[in-house]
Amino acid sequence: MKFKGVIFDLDGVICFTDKFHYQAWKKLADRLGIEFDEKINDRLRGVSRMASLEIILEKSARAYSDAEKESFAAEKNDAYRALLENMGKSDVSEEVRDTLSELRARGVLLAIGSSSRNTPLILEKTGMKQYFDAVSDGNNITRSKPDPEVFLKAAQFLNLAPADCLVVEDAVAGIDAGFSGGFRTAAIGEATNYDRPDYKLTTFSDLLKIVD
Ligand code: B16
Ligand code: MG
Repeated sequence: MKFKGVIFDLDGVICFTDKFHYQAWKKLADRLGIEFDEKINDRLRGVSRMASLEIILEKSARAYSDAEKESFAAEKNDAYRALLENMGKSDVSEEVRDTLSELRARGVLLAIGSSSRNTPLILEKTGMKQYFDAVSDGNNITRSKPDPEVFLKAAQFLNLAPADCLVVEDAVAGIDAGFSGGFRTAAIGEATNYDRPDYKLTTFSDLLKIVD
């Protein structure tokens, strides 16, 4: 078996919450009078909440204190969590569920490796917790992607070496994180335009050809 474990990024791989991130950041940016569009939002993929805020504030005419930044991040998160409340099982495709079930049936261990501190809420809302043997997320790391910490923790939770695991990512920062942690990587979505991943997925179920 080429891989004993597969570690999945959450947003942009298992489900799509980028539209909610966008709406919540947009609300904050509009209130502060800061320019923010979909192009800037693309730069926030896989990036932590505070690092995302710093990117948004690049367009701000004035500087803010750390306390103000903390309160902006909390304001955005409240708006984001309110949007997540509307998520349900239909926010994860049948293709994703079937592929995960098949990988489990083949004896492959599965984990989440997400920067998001809202991972537990998203997994609960979408009913996806049961598919994963371990969850490593923004709540158990101190360094965000492209640092490999979130994936190294996931491999540790699975009791597997990085060399035995495949990391599946939609963000360039996530592919870099996988690479520097000693994992092989598979890109989906945006990250397929990057030259570093070992594999590129046209569709999620392509994983079944890689992890055999
Ligand atoms: P939160 P991933 C990432 O999730 C998102 O892609 C990124 O846009 C977000 O800023 C980050 O989580 C932190 O999220 O504010 O919920 O802690 O792609 O690593 O699953
Ligand atoms: Mg992602």
